[in-house]
Amino acid sequence: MAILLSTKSATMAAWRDALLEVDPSLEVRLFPEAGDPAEIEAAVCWTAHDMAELRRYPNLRLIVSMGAGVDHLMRPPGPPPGIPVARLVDTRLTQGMTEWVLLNVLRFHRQDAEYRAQQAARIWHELPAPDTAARRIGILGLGELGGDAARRLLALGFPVMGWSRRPKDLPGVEGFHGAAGLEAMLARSDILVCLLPLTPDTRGLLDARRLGLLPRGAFLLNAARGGHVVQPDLLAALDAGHLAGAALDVFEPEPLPADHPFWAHPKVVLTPHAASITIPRSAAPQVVENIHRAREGRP
Ligand code: OXD
Repeated sequence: MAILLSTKSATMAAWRDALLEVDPSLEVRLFPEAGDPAEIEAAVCWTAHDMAELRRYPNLRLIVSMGAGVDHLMRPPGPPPGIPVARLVDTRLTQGMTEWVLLNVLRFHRQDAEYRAQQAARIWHELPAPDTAARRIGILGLGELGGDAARRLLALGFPVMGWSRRPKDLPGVEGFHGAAGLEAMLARSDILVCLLPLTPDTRGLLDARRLGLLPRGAFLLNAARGGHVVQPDLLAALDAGHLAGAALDVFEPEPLPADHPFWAHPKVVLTPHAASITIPRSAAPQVVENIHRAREGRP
């Protein structure tokens, strides 16, 4: 039986080497060279893979996402019925995301754009000192990624709030849940960080009305999925001066078209879906464990 990898070809080679390092007995094939479809027992894939194609493998028993998100696997027609889907929960992936969140929280909190503009104009001028204890941070999503970012922001001295689908108790984090909880948290978030999974319930969550609930002068960080934000509504909120800035790593569509206004917007800093990138050697042990679990019929 064989494992099928499907992503960009350079990345597939790194994944193959990493999986073989953990379990040299695996047979790894690189899409589209799948060989006999009956021999594929697991597919490890990333966003470009066509889910319909996975129905060609009659003995498939596991699908693995190469990232923390699985929304790409849920796009119609979705995974073949009854086949378990695993995502990555990886310390390096979490660390990368937390670094991106801290970078951008501190960028806004410490008035980096203003100081860079002053530097360009050779202006020696001290801006009012930022008050960490007064800068309230709201995190949408308190899972692996949101929970870690929350802990590190707390350690820096920020007041941290978190919103999750179900009530969650994280020491030091003021928790909110449900629709009413969302509105209450937005109204108090000077910096809002979106780290939610993209589901039918969270698509378009940050629309004009909800962005309007943020305090005037708030900042938005989105490293979850472009679909969480109604992009024209975000542009309008930035242009109207309601929001002071946005750090964006994810867009809809991706790549962001070259003529999109986000590219040159003075209040937007953007990265090309690179906030946290999976390192195959770090993730391989859990993927191999999941393959063994699937073979043994374990969860
Ligand atoms: C992920 C991502 O889901 O990189 O891990 O977007």
